[in-house]
Amino acid sequence: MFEHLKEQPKDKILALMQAYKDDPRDDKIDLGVGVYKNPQGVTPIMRAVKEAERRWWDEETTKAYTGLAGDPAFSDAMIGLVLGDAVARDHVAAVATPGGTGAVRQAFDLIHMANPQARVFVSDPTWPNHLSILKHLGIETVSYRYFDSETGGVDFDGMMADLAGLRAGDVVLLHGCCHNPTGANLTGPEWQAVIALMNDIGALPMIDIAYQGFGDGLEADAAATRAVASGCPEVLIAASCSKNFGIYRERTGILMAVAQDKGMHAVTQGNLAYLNRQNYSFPPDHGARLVSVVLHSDDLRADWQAELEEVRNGMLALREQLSTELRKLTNSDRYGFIAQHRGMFSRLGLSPETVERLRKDHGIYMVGDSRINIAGLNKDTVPKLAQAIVEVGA
Ligand code: PLP
Ligand code: TYF
Repeated sequence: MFEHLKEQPKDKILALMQAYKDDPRDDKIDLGVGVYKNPQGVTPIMRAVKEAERRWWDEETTKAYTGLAGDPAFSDAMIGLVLGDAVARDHVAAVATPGGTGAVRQAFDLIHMANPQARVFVSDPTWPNHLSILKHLGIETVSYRYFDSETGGVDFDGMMADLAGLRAGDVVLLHGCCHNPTGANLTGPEWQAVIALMNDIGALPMIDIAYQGFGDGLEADAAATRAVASGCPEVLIAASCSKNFGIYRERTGILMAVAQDKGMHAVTQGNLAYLNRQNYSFPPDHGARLVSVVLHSDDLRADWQAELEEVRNGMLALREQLSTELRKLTNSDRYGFIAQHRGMFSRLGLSPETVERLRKDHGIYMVGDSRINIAGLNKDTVPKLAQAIVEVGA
């Protein structure tokens, strides 16, 4: 049987991670995979998470199964964190999932189950795993214009023109904040225009929110998701705890299905639990439990928020520094967009050849589409990156 298997394309981001590890140069710089690193290059365990782990170690009395939907206290806490009071709790169906990826996968599965004709509209570009999971499930995808490489911002007119091609029942995948891989995001009024268009046509929004708290703050980063949840009849939301709690390998995420029609809630909840059962029965609990302990205790929550703010402000300062440095060296505002972008990433708009030269000649590793992870920099490496960009003639 195995002889029928074909070789699968490699995950380019993970391959880059390996290439970086294998590079013997001491002064190499890793701007690849989207993992937060502090100025010392370490991905720390957040203080509140460590303390939650201690507390939970004392409290935990069993490792018996949770429910198919995971621990309800986790869902309640996450619904509160993402949606605030934008929708009533009994309008939200939710299941814990293995990471945000698990939530994305379950959401696509649900879409396909509910409406096999549904096409999913994705931004050009989007997170590559969106495309590979959609392809794996045999779901038709349509890409909509998103990034304007001239300005480094969103090509909003192009986006709206492409979304006008939606049909009733199609799905629009949107990044709730901190767009991956570009760093360019919609403004509030632009979100309102997208909501109105989707409602006019009868398309369903799906939001992937993997970086809440990394952009403009926990509340500001959730504003678009909340506007969609309260402004559209139905919405699917895939949220990840990997980045904002720093618990990547614990595999912690949640899928929410919000419906203005409360009558649908029980059936939707049943379908989400059904999907968990088909794929892996029970979702992992440990990471979800840590999130729940942090969010349900005042002291840990306050400390987590404070540390997340330090992380966020650190990345913003690096954006400012890089943008300023490049302004000095190029004598132009060409890279001003880096300071406007939000989240971990910025797409610099360099050619694949330039990206390759930066890696070969300077030991600077960024994804082939010229996406950089801002958190891979520190005060001392920012000038080196800026200098290298100018040297390779970008
Ligand atoms: N969605 C986007 C846009 C991402 O960048 C990521 C990656 O980190 C995820 C979802 C899922 O992350 P995870 O499965 O590690 O929680
Ligand atoms: O885009 C990134 O770098 C993150 C981390 O298969 C990631 O989202 C990268 C590749 C992958 C899963 C997660």
